[in-house]
Amino acid sequence: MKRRTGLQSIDLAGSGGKPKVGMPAFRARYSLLVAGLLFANAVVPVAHANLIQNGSFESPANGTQVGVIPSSWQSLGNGSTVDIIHNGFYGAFASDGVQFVDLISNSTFPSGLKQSVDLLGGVTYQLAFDYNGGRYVDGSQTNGRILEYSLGSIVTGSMNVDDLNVYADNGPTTPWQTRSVIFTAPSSGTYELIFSTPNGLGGSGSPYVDNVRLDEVSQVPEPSVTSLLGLGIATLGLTAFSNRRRRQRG
Ligand SMILES: [Ca+2]
Repeated sequence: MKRRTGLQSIDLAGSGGKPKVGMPAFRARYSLLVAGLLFANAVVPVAHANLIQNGSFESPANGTQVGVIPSSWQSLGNGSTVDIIHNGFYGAFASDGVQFVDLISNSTFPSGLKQSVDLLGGVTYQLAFDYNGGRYVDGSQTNGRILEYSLGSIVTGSMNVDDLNVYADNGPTTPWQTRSVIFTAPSSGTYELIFSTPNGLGGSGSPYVDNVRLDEVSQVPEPSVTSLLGLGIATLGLTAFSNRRRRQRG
């Protein structure tokens, strides 16, 4: 007699395939495997839309622009400005699109940009951006050129960019580097994302930033661990149930 359980409706053999009769425990175990895989898919982290406006500095799209503030960004309020660099300027190349930002334009420091973002307390986010540096026209390296970044007091960091070069005309270029930080907002509110540099020479450029992203990510247990653990427990339980039913029939 063919017995049915709630899990037997899953057709593991594909279209046209029929579950093998007489192997209920085998069938049920593999049904649980499919259920476990479905569960794993359901808890994969989901990235949401980028919370940063004009994070790729593609606007305004007027080619290389000196002494500007890109759309949706704000000045630091101390008179400093930045440059937008377009692909091809001294052989430069953007990380994303055709433009990136040079955090130094005039000689007012710190020099950089900021943008306000609204975060929800307890929610986990990923901040990521690409950065590079630049050599002088004679091919020599900068000395002590620092990129600083912060998001309120939640995220702070800095890096030296002297070894990097985005200008093909000035010497060997380096790939854009990526910095990524995952954090949980302590409370709901508006936070300022700031990219700045504490010193340098106006007009000589660097550090450079492109492709700024701030995405909400779901904070979930590791699927490969939880689903496999759950599968193991479920399989053990179902095997015991199957054996018990077999003994009762016998
Ligand atoms: Ca860009």
